[in-house]
Amino acid sequence: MKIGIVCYPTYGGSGVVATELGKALAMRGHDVHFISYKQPARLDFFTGNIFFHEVYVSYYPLFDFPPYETTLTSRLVDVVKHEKLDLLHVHYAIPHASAAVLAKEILATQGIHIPIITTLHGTDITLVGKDPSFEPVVSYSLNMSDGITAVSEALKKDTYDHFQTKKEIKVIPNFIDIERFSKKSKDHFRKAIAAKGEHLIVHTSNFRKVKRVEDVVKVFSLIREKIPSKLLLVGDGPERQNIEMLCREFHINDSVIFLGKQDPVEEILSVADLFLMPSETESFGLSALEAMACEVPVVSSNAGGIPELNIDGESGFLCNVGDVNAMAEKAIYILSDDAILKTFKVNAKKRAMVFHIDKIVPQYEHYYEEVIKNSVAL
Ligand code: GMT
Repeated sequence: MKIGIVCYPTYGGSGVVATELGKALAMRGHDVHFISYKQPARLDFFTGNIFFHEVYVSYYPLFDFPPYETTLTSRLVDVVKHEKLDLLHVHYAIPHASAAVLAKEILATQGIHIPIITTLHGTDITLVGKDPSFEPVVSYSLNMSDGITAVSEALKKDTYDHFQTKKEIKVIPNFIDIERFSKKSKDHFRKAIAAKGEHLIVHTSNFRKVKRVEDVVKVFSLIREKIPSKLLLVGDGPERQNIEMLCREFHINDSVIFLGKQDPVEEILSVADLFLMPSETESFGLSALEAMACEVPVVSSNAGGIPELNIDGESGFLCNVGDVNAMAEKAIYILSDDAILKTFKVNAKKRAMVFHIDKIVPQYEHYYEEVIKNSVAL
């Protein structure tokens, strides 16, 4: 199959899922064409059947806002036509779905039929998408897509609750390359940051409000009162400065290490004992899955699709959004006894195996075949 993948090229979850999916599809023999404004971060190797088409928005003094969507649409028309693609798979509705729909309509006038699948990742529905300034375009693009997938049952429900669409949505969860996340522990790294044998607690995110990183700090400060521990914060974003200030306010900066954006996140996770994800909303929680694949239990909020991943009392615990006392209590329970910690670690890994890349990627392949077979030319 010749598949076009449209995604954000950055470290965000949707870009990571799209890139890892494209790489896996290429490994399975498909030709994969990535179309984005920059080479996706995780597209870090060369192989004969992966192609990258850059979307370059030319500058013109009249443009206060460069018309990315128009340029993307033109690029899609060009790539579909000349590479003879069988399918366009767009990740994150805004603006990828509407650009694909317009490209499909333009190509139809030239007698070319291209089926489109839109994968919803989360904030494109739960935060940004339902904003009235986007909603009509998102609804239209969903209705004009030949197939829609969502990364959890919760996101599927949110989509039906907030958008005018009756189209069937197929749930295909996030997945994980278990081999990559099964690397041996970097013990020298652990010794360097936790010289006195402290427990290591990790949070990774893009430091946006929705991640509630302030709750991570509050939970950690309660844990630290009972258990010698250090907090590793991976990632960066708009909330970083506020979080640094909060750590100073709580007098815990000597126990909190800001690692910034890190690509080999598995090396950090491999030394961790616990992962915190107190998000306000989270359609799936890919970073928690990455932690679990490294045998790290998760204490999280019970928002959105997280309960479909993290099993309460088994791979970690689920608490209400903002309930930092409950989160700290659960974390202390897991960390206070080596045998309990070991059980949670084993369970976390076992749960992660459910989302093994080899189980999930074929679900996309089957869905592609079904959509191509059933899609009707405009
Ligand atoms: O908001 C983010 O965390 C980034 C966002 C994205 O689309 O890049 O992540 C979303 O998609 C991920 C991959 O499907 C999911 O695992 C994340 O849960 C989801 N984030 C939210 O819903 C907040």
